[in-house]
Amino acid sequence: MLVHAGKCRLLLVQGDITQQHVDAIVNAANSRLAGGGGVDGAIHAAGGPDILEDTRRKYPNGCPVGDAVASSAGRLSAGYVIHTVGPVWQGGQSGEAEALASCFRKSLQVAVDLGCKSVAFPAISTGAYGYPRDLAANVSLKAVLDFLKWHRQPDEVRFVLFEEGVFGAFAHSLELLMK
Ligand code: AR6
Repeated sequence: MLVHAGKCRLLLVQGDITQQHVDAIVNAANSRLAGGGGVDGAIHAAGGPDILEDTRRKYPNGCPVGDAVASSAGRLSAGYVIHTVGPVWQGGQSGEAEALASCFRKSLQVAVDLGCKSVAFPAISTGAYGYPRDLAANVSLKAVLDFLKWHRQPDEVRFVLFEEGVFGAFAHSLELLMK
């Protein structure tokens, strides 16, 4: 699914983010930047040990929830991995939506500052962190569309959604937002 936001493109695809040919891949990390399961595990497995070495050296204190930092991408074809830390779902009254939106804004700002023209995101917080997929889709897509509207870059943002159900939730949410 493809929509335009000014001169920028927003794409939804179903697949594995490690296989994407983009300038930056965003990782749904934990605040220790310690690696883990889910998309984090897949990115470290495909990119190799350089990624963890780089984050340990540059960010020994990790990364707070809602923030984003960049590292090398190791063996991945991307130029950078941008690590962002989503909120753990606690029922929705603990600032989860603001923290999730911040992940997208901060990651996109880091990408633009590094000169990236294409960026791929996973569905941050929708796995181990338990954010309901429909709510996450709405917050995530809105945050990206707002950023593109105001900053007019990067040229392309791609959501790479691993599970069919998550892809469906994002597609439905994007349809509603574009009405
Ligand atoms: N490509 C794209 N998306 C993927 C892939 C992949 N290869 N693999 C899984 N997903 P999660 P979180 C989807 O749990 O909820 C880690 O252990 C998955 O289907 O990876 O932010 C970290 O170290 C889901 O929709 O991230 C943290 O401790 C989405 O990615 C914690 O999990 C996010 O699921 C972060 O939890």
